Amino acid sequence: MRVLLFLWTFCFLLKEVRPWGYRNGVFHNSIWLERAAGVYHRESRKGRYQLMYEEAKAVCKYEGGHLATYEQLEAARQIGFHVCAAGWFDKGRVGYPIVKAGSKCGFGKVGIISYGYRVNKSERWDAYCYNPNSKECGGVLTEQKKIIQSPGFPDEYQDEEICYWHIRVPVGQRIRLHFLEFDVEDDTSCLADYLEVYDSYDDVSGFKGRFCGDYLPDDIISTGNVMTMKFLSDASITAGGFQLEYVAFNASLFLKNNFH
Ligand SMILES: *[C@@H]1O[C@H](CO)[C@@H](O)[C@H](O)[C@H]1NC(C)=O
Ligand SMILES: *[C@@H]1O[C@H](CO)[C@@H](O)[C@H](O)[C@H]1NC(C)=O
Ligand SMILES: [Ca+2]
Repeated sequence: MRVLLFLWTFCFLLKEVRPWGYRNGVFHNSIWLERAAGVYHRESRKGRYQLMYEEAKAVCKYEGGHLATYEQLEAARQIGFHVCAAGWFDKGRVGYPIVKAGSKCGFGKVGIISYGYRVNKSERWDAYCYNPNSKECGGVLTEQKKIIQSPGFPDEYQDEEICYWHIRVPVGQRIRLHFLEFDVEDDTSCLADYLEVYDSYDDVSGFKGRFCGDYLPDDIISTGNVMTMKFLSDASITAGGFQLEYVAFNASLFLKNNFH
C-alpha cells in the first residue's frame, strides 16, 4: 500500500511538473517566487491571501516600490514571470501572471488572469510590487557553488526583511549547505527572526529546520537538485546575520562514498 501510494505520488508529481521541464539541465517549476522586470510577488507575513488593498500598497511602499501596474505585470510575464497566487496590483485590480497553461492554475489560460477591479477593497489577497531598484535579498541560484549571506552582511540585517533563496542545480546533483557564520535574534521557538531550510523547490514541503540564535547549524544535504531557504526578520532587534556556502555535487558520487 505504501509503495503504491509512493508510486502514485511520484507519477502525480511527474505529471504535474513535466510541462515545466528542464532548461539548461536545471529543473524549472511554476511556484517559485521570482522576480522579473522589477516585478515581484509578496504575501503577508501571516501567510497567503491576508492583505487588504491598503495593506498591499503599504507592503510595496515599505520596500521602496509600489503596486505593479497591469502593464508592468504583463511585461514581467512576457519574460517568464509566473505565479499561481492572486494579488493586488495597481488601481485595486486583482490577478496573477500565467506563462504556461495548466489545469490547476489560471483555468487553462495564459496571460494576466484578472479578477477585475475589486469593489470591496477589504478583500484579502497577496500583492504584486514593482521596484526595479530594490535591494538584493534572495533570488534563484543556479551556480555550482556560492556563498549566501543575510542582507547587508557583514553588517547586521535590518528589521522586517523576507528573503527567499531557491537553489537549483542540474538534475542528478545534490546540494550541501555548510554554515560559516550564524547570528540571528535568539528566542526559544525562533518566532522573531529565523532562517528556514527546505529540501524542496518551495517553502511548503521538505522542511528541514528553523534556525535562530548563534549556534552554528550542522551541514544540510538535499535529497534532490533543489533547495529553498527563507529568512524572515520581525520589527525589532537585529543581529549579525549569517553566511553559508552551498556546493553542488554528483548524487552518484555521494552514493558511492556512503554505501560502498
Ligand atoms: C468585503 O470583503 C470582506 C473580506 O472578504 C468581507 O468580510 C466583507 O463582508 C466584505 N464587505 C462587503 C460590503 O461585501
Ligand atoms: C558529475 O557527473 C557528470 C556526468 O556523470 C560528469 O560529467 C561530471 O564530471 C561529474 N562531476 C564531478 C564533480 O564528479
Ligand atoms: Ca528581530
